Amino acid sequence: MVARKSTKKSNVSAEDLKQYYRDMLLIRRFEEKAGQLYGMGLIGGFCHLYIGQEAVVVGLEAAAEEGDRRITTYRDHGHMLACGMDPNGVMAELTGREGGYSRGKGGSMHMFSTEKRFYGGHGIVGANVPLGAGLAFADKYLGNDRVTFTYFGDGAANQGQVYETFNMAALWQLPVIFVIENNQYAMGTSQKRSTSSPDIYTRGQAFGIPGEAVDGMDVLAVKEAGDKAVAHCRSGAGPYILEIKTYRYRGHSMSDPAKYRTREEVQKMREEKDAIEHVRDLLVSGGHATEEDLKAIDKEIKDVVNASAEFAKESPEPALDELWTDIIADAAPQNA
Ligand SMILES: Cc1ncc(C[n+]2csc(CCOP(=O)(O)OP(=O)(O)O)c2C)c(N)n1
Ligand SMILES: [Mg+2]
Repeated sequence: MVARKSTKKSNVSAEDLKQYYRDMLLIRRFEEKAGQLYGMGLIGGFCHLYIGQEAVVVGLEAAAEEGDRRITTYRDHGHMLACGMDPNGVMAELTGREGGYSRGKGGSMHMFSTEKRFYGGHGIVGANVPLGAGLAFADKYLGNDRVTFTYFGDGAANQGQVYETFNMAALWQLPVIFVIENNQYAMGTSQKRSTSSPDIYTRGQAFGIPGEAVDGMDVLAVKEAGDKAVAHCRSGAGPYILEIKTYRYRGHSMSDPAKYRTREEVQKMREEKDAIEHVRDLLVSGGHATEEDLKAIDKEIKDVVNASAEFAKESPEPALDELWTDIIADAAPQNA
């Protein structure tokens, strides 16, 4: 892990720091609740939790501006919440209900919000990477200065289409940030077993794409790296790679035999590197928040998450004739 950076070095205010705490906690509690609903049989099918990785998306969303776009993989609930999508709509999609973002027909991996410029949610490993470059191409073509955050995993980084995309993104100087969420595992395969050179951030060198490694358990380090990458892309200098070193605490998905790592390894990360605890410490030790303030935030988040679970349970299942809708688009989106 890269050494932690203190708040003093960054130009983040106490209010910002509190907001990061709130945003990360919302993801964590939401995911814990989703895990519970899954256990109760209210959520079925694939469900990949993001617990442990919260600082990645919260730090990068803090570096994003209105109109920027994001696209990610199947481990996507945190990305939706961090870009401002409604927890009720996300949870109801998880339970397959009408009130969900895809009206209950997409589930965990297939939600979209053009309003929040969130383009999924993709189940095929690596396949969202060229799509992300396509979104960035649209902005370049439209002549604006928007940036696209394209998230993928360490396992996906070994896919051939990623390098075809790097080539085109560099050739056309596309405003895309390739965010590699390196949580050290691709299902049950450790990075050590699958990857010839550990420094994935250097993989753009052959195409002239700059990259850097970032401590993904430190939201301030992520925000700082995000600001730099965004400035690079907005200036018209082309793509940028951020390899963000993180860790998932839960299994790959809801069914995971967990034989590929020890309990001690997970426990050590949770105890020594947890991103939410880190910000909590900074807030308290810096005198920015009291234990009481933090308790109030915890309650606020718990209420939002509980309300989303209630909404997701009460929302009806989609009507049968919904089977015949949303199959083929009626018209191509204009400037979406
Ligand atoms: C093309 C393709 N191959 C295999 C799979 C099965 N699969 C789903 S997730 C996954 C691991 C990907 O790991 P990584 O990119 O590190 O992302 P993480 O799950 O760690 O977030 C695999 C092999 C798939 N969905 N698509
Ligand atoms: Mg991984």
